[in-house]
Amino acid sequence: MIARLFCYMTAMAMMMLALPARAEDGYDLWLRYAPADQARAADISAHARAIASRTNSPTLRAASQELQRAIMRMTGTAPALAETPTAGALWLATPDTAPALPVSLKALGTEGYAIRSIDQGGQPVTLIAANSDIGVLHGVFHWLRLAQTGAALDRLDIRSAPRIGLRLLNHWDNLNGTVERGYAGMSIWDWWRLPDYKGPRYTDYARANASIGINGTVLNNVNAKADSLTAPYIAKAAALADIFRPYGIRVYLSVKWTAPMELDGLETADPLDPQVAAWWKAKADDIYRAIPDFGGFLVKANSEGQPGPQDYDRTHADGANMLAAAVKPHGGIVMWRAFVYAHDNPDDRAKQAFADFKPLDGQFADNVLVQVKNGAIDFQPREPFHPLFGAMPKTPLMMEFQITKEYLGQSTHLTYLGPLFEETLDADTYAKGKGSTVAKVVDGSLDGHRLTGIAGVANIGVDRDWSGSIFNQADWYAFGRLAWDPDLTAESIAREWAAMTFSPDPRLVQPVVVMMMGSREAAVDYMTPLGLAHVMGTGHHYGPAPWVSDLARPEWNPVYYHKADARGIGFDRTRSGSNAIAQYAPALARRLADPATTPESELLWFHHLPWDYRLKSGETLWNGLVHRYDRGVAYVADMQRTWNSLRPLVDPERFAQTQAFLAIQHREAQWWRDASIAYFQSINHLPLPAGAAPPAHDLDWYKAQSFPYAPGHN
Ligand code: GCV
Repeated sequence: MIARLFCYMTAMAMMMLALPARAEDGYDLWLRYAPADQARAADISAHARAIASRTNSPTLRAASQELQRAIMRMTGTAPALAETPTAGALWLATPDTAPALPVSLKALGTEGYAIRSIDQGGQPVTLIAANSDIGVLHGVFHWLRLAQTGAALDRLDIRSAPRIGLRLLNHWDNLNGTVERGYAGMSIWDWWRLPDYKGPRYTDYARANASIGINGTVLNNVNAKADSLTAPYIAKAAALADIFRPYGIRVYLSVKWTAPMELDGLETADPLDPQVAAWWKAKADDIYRAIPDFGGFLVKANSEGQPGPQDYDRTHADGANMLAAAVKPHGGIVMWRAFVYAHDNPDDRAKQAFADFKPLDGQFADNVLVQVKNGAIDFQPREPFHPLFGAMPKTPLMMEFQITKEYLGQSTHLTYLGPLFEETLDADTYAKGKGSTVAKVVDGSLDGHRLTGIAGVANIGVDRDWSGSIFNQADWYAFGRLAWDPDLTAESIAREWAAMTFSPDPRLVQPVVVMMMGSREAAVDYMTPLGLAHVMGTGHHYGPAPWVSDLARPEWNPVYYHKADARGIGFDRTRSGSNAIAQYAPALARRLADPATTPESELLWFHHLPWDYRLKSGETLWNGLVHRYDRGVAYVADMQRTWNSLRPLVDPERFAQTQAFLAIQHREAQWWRDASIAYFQSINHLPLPAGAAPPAHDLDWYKAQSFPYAPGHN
């Protein structure tokens, strides 16, 4: 009996060693600092026996606390705290605390850092040095990334500085706690109880963002309420700013154009009216009194019903410059969105932002950035890059990506966005010849801009796992890493994310990275293959609805985008159609003019082609479409198989969540495929290619599906 009990206890102990000690709900994100195996723990300890730091500024205190927490969790041993570097110490230093640093800090700016293994008076030391405390904090997170991913910790000689100046999250969070296009629960901003109650989550939010280099956050929805500019709400924003400041994160606010009228009864919001300008100046002064390092304003104007300067026959530049003048004395900036299209403009929606903004190039004040979505329509699974990139050389253009997956499966689909971000940043605008990539426009190097920025619409909510699923965390992570360095690859980012989020065990990292890397293409395949776009359900954008044709504005209807008829499918954006291709640089436009030289992945975005058009594979367009739908569904089934094989290597909570979500994704991918095929077949009456299964239901069944309570829709 005793022997059996002993065996049982030994087996339990072995199991507990093999599994993570705590329940995993995803709250810790990629900052889990899971216990390392014995050899690795010894290695980490040897390089982190002590933390040496001379100052106790809030930022260096945060850096030191992060190291203590991490090293303790990974190794079980707390590092000593010292003022001067001793053997095996991590030495956190700036020129203020250590004037004769044995490393050059040139070109690292205020946020970059150097990490170097040095010999300090005969002692091995790891120096993490920067021009500022914030730079040191970023360096600390880099070192922790190395420690967590199993990288070598000796002979380090790393220098890193961000390529893009403003690296921001945009929260589409409403003052009532809902989140537009949010799929991770309510807003993490508890506006009601701020500024008195400041829960611990705000600090964890700042830690997570600082760990990937994000340095700003726009707290409220671009569909803004004027109330966010009232004194009580400024005080609430100030409370958050105080928490974020040590982490190098500034707060920004979205503003409603008519705020002067709504809040103080002005008769107009005309940007050239002196009273309006004075109102904004006074408002900016109020904000800066409460938040001395306030970042500035984000504006959605004359777009989707939002008011703006065009209501007063003024231009976007008139509006942006008036606001820019208000924040300029305080060092603030204005981010003016180029996401505009008008209900009374019959031209191709994809052309309208360019038509409005290109003529304004050179007219914006020097503290204005024009914020441009990655594509000309709206965050589709795939869009060609926005033609404004490369077309406004005199204006800093800020990239806007969507991290929340409004059109890519929302919370449950595993569709890693790293490849989407990478594809856009790497796209060649040809604005100044070959190699004029979107990344070079955004980082300012193509046109010599010093003011540069990139924004990601956040996928964060109060769900314990922050992002609605464990794998959605990777999109937040990838955004930050690419914002810091747009030359990183989506694959290397997936690799480090998987190692930190699950485990550095290659038996896990390798298959997880493979799953992630193909997952966005799979979503394109089962939703919008070959350049199709915007065929999602009305309003909530959940699920397929390519048949919708009865909405008030033409460009709200999926039929507007695919233009399928008995003869063919696709949007003709060549000279015989809307001629949107003329908005691209001539070298690129020439290629896009011909279907044969247009990338097949964008074929139907630019061309209306007959159903029997021959693809490069030799199959007809119709057969190729059907095969892509099938390929997308099959990829999800493959991910399910891979994930199931990883059960022994993943904790039960996160394994079960991902397994359940993959099952949802598979069901919905099949639904997308079947509904799309049923609809397009009702138009072209063509047989399915050999071997392709007919849709599970008839078209009416798919049309009858209704989702009045789908999340995220305001
Ligand atoms: C914040 C799309 C989304 C809207 C969003 C808008 C925008 O239209 O569906 O929810 O509004 O883009 O980016 O302003």
